[in-house]
Amino acid sequence: MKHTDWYKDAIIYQIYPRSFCDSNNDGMGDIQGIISKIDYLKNLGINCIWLSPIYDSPQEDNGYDISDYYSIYKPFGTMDDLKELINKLHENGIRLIMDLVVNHTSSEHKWFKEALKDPNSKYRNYYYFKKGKGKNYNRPPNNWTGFFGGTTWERVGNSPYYYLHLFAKGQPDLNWENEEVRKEVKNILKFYLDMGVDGFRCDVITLISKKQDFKNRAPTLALCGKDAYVNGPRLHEFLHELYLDVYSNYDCMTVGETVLSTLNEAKELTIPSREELSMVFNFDHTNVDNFFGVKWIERKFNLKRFKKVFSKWQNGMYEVNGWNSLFIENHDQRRSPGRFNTSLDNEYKDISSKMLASTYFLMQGTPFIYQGQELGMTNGDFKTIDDFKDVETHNIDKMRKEIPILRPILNKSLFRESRDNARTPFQWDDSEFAGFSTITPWIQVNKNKKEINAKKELQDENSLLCYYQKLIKLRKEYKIIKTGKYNDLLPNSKYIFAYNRKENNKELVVISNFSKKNIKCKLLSKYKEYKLLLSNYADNDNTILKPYETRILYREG
Ligand code: TEU
Repeated sequence: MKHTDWYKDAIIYQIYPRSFCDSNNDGMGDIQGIISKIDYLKNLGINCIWLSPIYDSPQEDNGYDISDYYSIYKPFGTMDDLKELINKLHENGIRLIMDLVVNHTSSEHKWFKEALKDPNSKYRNYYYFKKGKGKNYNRPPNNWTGFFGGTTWERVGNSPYYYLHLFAKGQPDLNWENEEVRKEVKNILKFYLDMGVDGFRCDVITLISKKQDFKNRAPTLALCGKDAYVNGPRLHEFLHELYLDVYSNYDCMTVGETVLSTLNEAKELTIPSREELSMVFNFDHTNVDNFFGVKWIERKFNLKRFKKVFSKWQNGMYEVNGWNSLFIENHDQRRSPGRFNTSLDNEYKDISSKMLASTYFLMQGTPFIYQGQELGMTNGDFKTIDDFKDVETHNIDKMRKEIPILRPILNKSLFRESRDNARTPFQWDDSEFAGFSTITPWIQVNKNKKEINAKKELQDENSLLCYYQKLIKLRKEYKIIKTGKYNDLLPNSKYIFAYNRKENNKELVVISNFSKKNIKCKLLSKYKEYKLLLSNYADNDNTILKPYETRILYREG
C-alpha cells in the first residue's frame, strides 16, 4: 500500500465521545450517537474525525487510562459499533483517526495487575518499578513531579517499590526500553489499521523514552525531571521503528501530541525523510496567555507574541518541508470564546469567534475543530468544586488546599482553566439537556444552550457554524491554502493580525482586527482590488477595520 500524504487535505473534527451524543439515554455519549450525527458532520464539510479514547477503561482520566486496548468501554458501545462507524464514515468520505494512548496504561490493565501480583512476572518489566529511598523506603525513588501535580511515584503497598506515573496514579508509565512493550504497541496499531482506521493521534508521545538514570533533578516550579522524561534519548528511534514496522505498510497518518517540544524538536519528528510522524500539535500559541507553559499562571494576552509564534512555526516548517497542525481548542483547553482577545459580549461574541477562526484556519497545515467550537460553545457554568469531574482539576484543588503559597494563584485560575470547561455536553438544541440526552448527563449542560446550539445555527446563514462551513469550502477550493508560503504582513501591529499566503502569481490575504476598536489599516487600500472571499461584516470600509473585523482576500495574475 502506498503511504500518501492525504492528511494535507484533511479537515479534522475532534470528538470527545462522552460529551457528543447519547443514543441510549444513559447520560453519556456513545458510538451510536456519533453514527446518528454523520449527516451533521458531512454537512459541516469535515473529512476526518479524531476520536478521543473509546477503549475499555476505569475512566479515572476519561479513557486516557486504558485497561484493554482490544475492547470498547461498554457505555460507549461494542467493537461492532466501531466497525459500523468506520464503514459509515468511509461511505460518506470521512476518515477516522483513533487516540493512541501508549505512554501509560490504566493500573487496571492486566499487564499492570500481573506486575503487581507477581514481581517475577515478565509484566514487571513492562513498567517502571524502582526502590524507594530512606531506611524504610518511605521516600520516592526521586524528586520528579508530574502533569497533574505532585510526585510521579506511587508506592506498592508496604513494599520497597514504587511505580512511575507521569499522570494520575491510575496511569502507570510503560517501559518502552522493553522490546516486548514495543511489540504490544505494534500489534495494537495493526489491529486497528487492519480494521480500517486511518491513523492515530498519539497521546503525549514525546514522553515515551525516559533517561534511565532516574536521578533527582534540580527543583522546579512544575514538572521537575522533565529533562529526563520529555524528548528522551530513544524517542526518535522508537518512532522510526513504529513507522518502519507498521505505518509504512498502511496509508495512514499520525499526529503526535508533543507537550513541551520546541520547533527544532518538532522538525526532527516530522521531516518526511526521517519517517517518524506526519505532524505534531505544538502548544506555543496556547501558552501565550500563561507563564512558563503553566496554564494556572495567567499572563495577559499579547497579539504580537501570538503572531510571532505563528510566524516561527509556519516558516520553520515550510523551510524543511514539514507540516503543521492548526488548532485553537481541544478537550484539555478551555473554550476559545473570551480567549485570545475575543469577546464574550453578546454583540461581538460570534463576530470575534469568526475572526479568530479565519485567522488560524487558513494557515499552512491541517486544521482541527474541536466539537462545539463551531457553535461558539463557552466554558461551563461550574459553581463549586463538586461540579467538576476531571481528575486533574481535583488534584490541583487538593494542592490548592495543601500548599498555602499556591492558593492565591490557583484560586484565580482553577475554575477558568479546568479541562471540564471543554467537556460539557454538545449543544444540539435548546431542550433541557441540549438534545444530548434525555436524562441528566454525566456533566452539567451549559445554561446558554438556548442561545448557542446547532439547530439554531443551522437555520441562520450568518451563524458561526455556517461561517466554519464557508471556511472549509475555501480550503477545499483554493489550493494556495495548502501550499502557499506564509508571511506576516504586520508583525509590529498591536491590534491587527494580517498575513498572506503566496505562490507564483497567486496571493491570499487574511486581515483580522483583534480588538474592539475601529482601527485604521493602511493595508486595506493596497488590497482594494482583490476579491473579497469572506468577511464577518456585510459592508467593508476601504480604510477602517471594524471591531473584530476579518477579511479574506484573493488575487490571481
Ligand atoms: O494530555 C497531555 C498533557 O500534557 C495534558 O495533560 C496537559 O498537560 C494537561 O491537560 C494540562 O491541563 C494528554 C491528553 O490529551 C489528556 O487528556 C490526558 O489527560 C493526558 O494526555 C494523559 O493521557
